[in-house]
Amino acid sequence: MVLSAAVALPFSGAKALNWNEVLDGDLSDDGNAPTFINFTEGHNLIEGTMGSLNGTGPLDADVWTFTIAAGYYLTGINLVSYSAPSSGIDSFMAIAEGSSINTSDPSLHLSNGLWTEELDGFGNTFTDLMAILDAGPEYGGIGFDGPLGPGTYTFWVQEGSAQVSYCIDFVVTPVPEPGSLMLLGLAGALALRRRR
Ligand SMILES: [Ca+2]
Ligand SMILES: [Ca+2]
Repeated sequence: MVLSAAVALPFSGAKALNWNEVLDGDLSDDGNAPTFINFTEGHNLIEGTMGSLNGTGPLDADVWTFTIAAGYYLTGINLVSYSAPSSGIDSFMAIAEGSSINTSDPSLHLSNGLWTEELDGFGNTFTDLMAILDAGPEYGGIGFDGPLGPGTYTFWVQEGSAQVSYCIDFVVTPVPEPGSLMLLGLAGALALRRRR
């Protein structure tokens, strides 16, 4: 059930999970000491559970940090699986620059907001978390526009009442080199000329 999420991803070339709490352990609860996850070009998948079991016991926050290398952008943050005991549950997320996140002062966040499960046209879980963060912050914060450039970021997910499982895909895309864009433009111009 947990591992099947990777198989059900709505794109080809699905790769192994970058972090799977079942195998790799619970992601850090501490905004000052997040779990470091290595991100590479393409899809970076994090799968875990958060919140509280049956509404009792300590709340499980999950906090991780990652680096976008020079020459790359973080172009997408997509929810690709989500299971809550009942519908209509909203979970919380926040992103901050640097290798920690302040879990008591949202004004220091790059952005934050609530999210829940939405479906794509084929019945698969798909919520565009990047768009929600881009439109935010909902609880005060710095705000940002468009893809996130090279640097270190920290991501925090939290569910207040129920225990939910999630899988989030972070999409890392190389920045096209100016030279290759020029070549593409030149090839396009030549193709146009030939067609005339
Ligand atoms: Ca967890
Ligand atoms: Ca945790």
